[in-house]
Amino acid sequence: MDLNAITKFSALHAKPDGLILQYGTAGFRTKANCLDHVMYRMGLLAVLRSKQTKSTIGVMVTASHNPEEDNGVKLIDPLGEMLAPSWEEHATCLANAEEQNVHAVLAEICHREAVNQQQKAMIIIGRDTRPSSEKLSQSVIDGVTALGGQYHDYGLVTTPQLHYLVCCQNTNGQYGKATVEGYYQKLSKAFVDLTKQTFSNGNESRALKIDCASGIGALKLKEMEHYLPRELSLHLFNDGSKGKLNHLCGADFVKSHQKLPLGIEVKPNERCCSFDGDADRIVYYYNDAAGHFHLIDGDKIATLISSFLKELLLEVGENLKIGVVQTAYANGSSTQYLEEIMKVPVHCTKTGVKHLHHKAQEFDIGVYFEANGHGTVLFSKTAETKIRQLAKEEMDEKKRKAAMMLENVIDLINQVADRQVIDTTDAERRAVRPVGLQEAIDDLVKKYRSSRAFVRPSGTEDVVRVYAEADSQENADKLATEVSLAVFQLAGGVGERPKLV
Ligand code: G16
Repeated sequence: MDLNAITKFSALHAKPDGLILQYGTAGFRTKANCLDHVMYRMGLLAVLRSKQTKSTIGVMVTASHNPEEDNGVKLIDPLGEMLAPSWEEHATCLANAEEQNVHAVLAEICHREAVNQQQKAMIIIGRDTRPSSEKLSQSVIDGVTALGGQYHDYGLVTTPQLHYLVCCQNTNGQYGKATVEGYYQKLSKAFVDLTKQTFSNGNESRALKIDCASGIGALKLKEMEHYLPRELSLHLFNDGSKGKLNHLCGADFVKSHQKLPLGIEVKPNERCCSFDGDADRIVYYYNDAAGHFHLIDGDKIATLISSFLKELLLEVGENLKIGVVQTAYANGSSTQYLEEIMKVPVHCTKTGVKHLHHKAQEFDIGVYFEANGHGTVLFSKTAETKIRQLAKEEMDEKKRKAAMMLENVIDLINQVADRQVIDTTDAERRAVRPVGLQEAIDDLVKKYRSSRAFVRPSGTEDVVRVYAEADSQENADKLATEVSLAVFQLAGGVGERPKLV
């Protein structure tokens, strides 16, 4: 380790005194002006992870759904997955080390993880469109350089694109070509083939209005449009030419406010969707003829995808095990429908793609979605091999078509994997601290029919999240406010006291 280089660069990226941050739900997230040292140190850490795994590691600079003033960083492991949990701990330690301890923390990580210092390191970097992202990704590069790693800066890319690029690099192109163009080619081909196989008469509506949250999704969709059929008429809104990132628009806004984003014009029954700031979430919606808003969130997407896959599997006659993974935010009726009507096993994990991804790997086909629109489908290696084999075999035409559709689904899906006073258990569905809070929530829930509620500290924003569902919108709103008040009283709330409606 070149201690001089580390010290020289460290001085340029000094840690503000007393600042403590944690590698949260999706990496580090906070105000952009507090993150310079974290970026530099994550550049250092990425080099160590790359040396240890003898693979390319990704670093994405983004704060996704958070406001424009925030930023964040997450590391991407060799197969395009989220960073391994033990390395999240190293990340937190390194980010919080005082200047004079940085060397010691690096040495400790090398020791504990048996990092071979002689090994070469390769890091690939991407960023979203936030004004702060370019400078912060330069700080990552400084960290990589200080430890003698090589890097390729892909500049502006979506989070799913960077996950794809990491996976391609580490499978020697087997997963796809390690370029942004390769991403468009692979996904658009699978999409075009699958839609040809699915739509029988060609008259189905192909128009889609897209709210790009004033983020990177707009730029990348404009590039990808050239690879998609012209009949698929895409109409982009909030494309970043004006308006602030995620402000009154984007997937998170639409999901949490259950209404149209600002800046989109919608006629009855027109299909619409929203991305978030780094384009790794999607929710669909439409207004009916009476002007009522209908949301197709992650819960519904998971249900539709599972039904579609189940039908295809029935057609090919393969007994592959499908499972669905959700979080506590999943609407109770979606879980009930999946389990009771579709007879698909459903599992609940903590919030965070990394937790759902891990659980989904236990199935031949694991469908996972968070209600907020993050998700994908994982095919086990065995399932993938079987499907690709069936698609090639001479057999019943209907069966082969179903196998080919499944094969296209595989290619289309990019499988790449102080609020702290509140402590939770049971996949974040019950609060164990502060004392009395869970009992208070239980009593409130009893007042309403078909109701459920829980609270948890966010891992991306400095807030406590409150979830409530009940038999009507009005009751769900009332329950949410009552639970918020309980949190305010029992967990030492700050700011404006929640008002009962
Ligand atoms: C991130 C995570 C998601 C999580 C969301 C909210 O999303 O990737 O898995 O659902 O944060 O997390 P929390 O409730 O802990 O703040 P994104 O789109 O911001 O990267």
